Amino acid sequence: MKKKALITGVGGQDGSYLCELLLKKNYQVFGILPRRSSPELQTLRVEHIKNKIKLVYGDIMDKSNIDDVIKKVKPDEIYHLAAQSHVGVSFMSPNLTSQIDYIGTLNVLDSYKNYAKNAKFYNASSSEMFGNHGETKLNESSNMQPASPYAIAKLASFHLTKIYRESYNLFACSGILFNHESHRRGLNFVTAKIVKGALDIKYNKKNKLELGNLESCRDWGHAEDYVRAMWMMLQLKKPEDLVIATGETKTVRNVCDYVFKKIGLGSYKEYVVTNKKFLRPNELHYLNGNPAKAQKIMKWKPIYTFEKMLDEMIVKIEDRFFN
Ligand code: G4F
Repeated sequence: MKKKALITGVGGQDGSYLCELLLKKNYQVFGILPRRSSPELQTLRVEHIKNKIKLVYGDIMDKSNIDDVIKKVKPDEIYHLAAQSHVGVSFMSPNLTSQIDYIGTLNVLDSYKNYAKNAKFYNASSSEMFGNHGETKLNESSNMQPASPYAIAKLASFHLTKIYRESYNLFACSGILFNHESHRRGLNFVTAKIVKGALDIKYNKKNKLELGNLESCRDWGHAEDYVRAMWMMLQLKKPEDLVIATGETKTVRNVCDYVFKKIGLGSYKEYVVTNKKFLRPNELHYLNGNPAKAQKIMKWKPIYTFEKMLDEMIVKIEDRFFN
């Protein structure tokens, strides 16, 4: 019999790659979609596989609804990816972010405990939870000192997942994922914004690209590699919270430099201007992860390099918007 996987946040970047992976592995895939006014927008990233997965209407903010979905689907694996995932937005909407990212997780965890306790549960945690540590490589033992409303809500969810695991003997774990990108990334995240912005300039739609802090360092990987790690975590014999990262870090400036040159525009300095609007009230200056534990216990390794990831984003974003 096919294994059943239930994904919250199926319409997001990670949800779409995870669906593809699970279909290849012959799972029956169920995705939860909020019942909002434009379902076609929410399903854009899974449009190409819409007929192979089952989309169920639901909302992680509505506990009784999540109870019903979990009782009906009886999943073997639950991937909880739904979130307000933009750090900058979390400063503007801290309450909403806390509700979705913490209470939403509580709702899903609690339904899981009550109605599917033999399933395995993956919680999407984030390297944002670490906060500022200077130029250190971060691993599972590093201190968590969140610096944004997003990070504190994610940290609360991380601890809650651990509390449920230990209190109710559940297979529940959190992936502490560093930044992961692709052509399916929302255009309000910096890598996709830079690629689309540079292409707008190439095609004479715009002549400048406005960004915030160019000096922040991020450990950037490809979403396809990272969803593979999520699945691998649920195949382990016992639940582990693991750091998923490439181990390399680059500045936002490095991304600009690579993308503008690759597109044939020469120096990004001719086009990129900073606008205070895109600065955050509190910034994480340096994120670099050490994925040694994931490499050791699951033999996980990223396939994409930073350059290969950006090359693919350029080709596919150009294809989507300009061809
Ligand atoms: O692309 P970003 O918005 O990603 P950020 O804030 O690092 O968060 C992402 O990664 C986390 C994992 O570490 C996830 F948990 C989270 O959900 C999300 O996926 O910004 C990256 C960097 C920041 O330092 C930001 O200040 O780019 C800087 N930046 C500079 N100009 C900008 C811009 N970020 C955005 N979004 N837009 C700008 O114009």
